[in-house]
Amino acid sequence: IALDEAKKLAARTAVDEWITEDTKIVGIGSGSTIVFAVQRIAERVWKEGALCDLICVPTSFQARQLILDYNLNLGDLDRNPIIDIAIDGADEVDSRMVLIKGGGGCLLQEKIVASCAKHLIVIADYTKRSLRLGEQWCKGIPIEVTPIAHVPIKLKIEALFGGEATLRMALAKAGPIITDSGNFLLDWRFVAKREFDWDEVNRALMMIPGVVETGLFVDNAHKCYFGMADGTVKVQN
Ligand code: DER
Repeated sequence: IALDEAKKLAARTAVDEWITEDTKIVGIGSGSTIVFAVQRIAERVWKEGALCDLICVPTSFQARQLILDYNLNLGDLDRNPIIDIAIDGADEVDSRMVLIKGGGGCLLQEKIVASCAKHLIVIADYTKRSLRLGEQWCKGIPIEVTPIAHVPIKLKIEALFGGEATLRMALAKAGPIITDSGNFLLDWRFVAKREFDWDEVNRALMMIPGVVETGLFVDNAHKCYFGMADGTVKVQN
């Protein structure tokens, strides 16, 4: 099946399994796969008259726009700091459920919302599965940084862990990408010459002054739904 069909399959399966009449607050992730999840939620709200009280907390400007476009109830962390289920995509999921996120540049609010949720449910197409982190996603691990510190942080990451951390440049704007929170993004392409302890790496990265957040989701995902090429759904937990 086409990639979009695989994304849709994963999204609809996860929504139907995890968004029930008891679900009050859902975190809405960012990217392309989540669009199918929001479409399924909207279908159940508007066609089936279900989930009328569901409140959707966004993880980016994009997610907020999506919630508004489908006329769903928009929430925020001020009013809804405790989230039942967060649903989000990922760039890669390894065999231990470590995620790389941030391909869409929204990792900061995504990780915050995921941290406020009882469970993070990941939806992805089959191209996101890997045995060892970095096998599929070759664009590096996104790291959100305070703009003034992007060069010293780059140098420190490369000194600590090797590889290369590059500033993510905008395409339709001169200069670097600016995130929804006004920060820069470094994409750290590591050399998987040795098995990294990703929890250790994540903690060390977070200790570098100026690092705001990393796209390493080490112990966040509760369950992952992969839409497979043969039209089945593979669940990993
Ligand atoms: O940027 C992100 O973390 C997004 O969730 C992204 O990784 C998933 O994007 P996709 O659903 O378009 O593949």
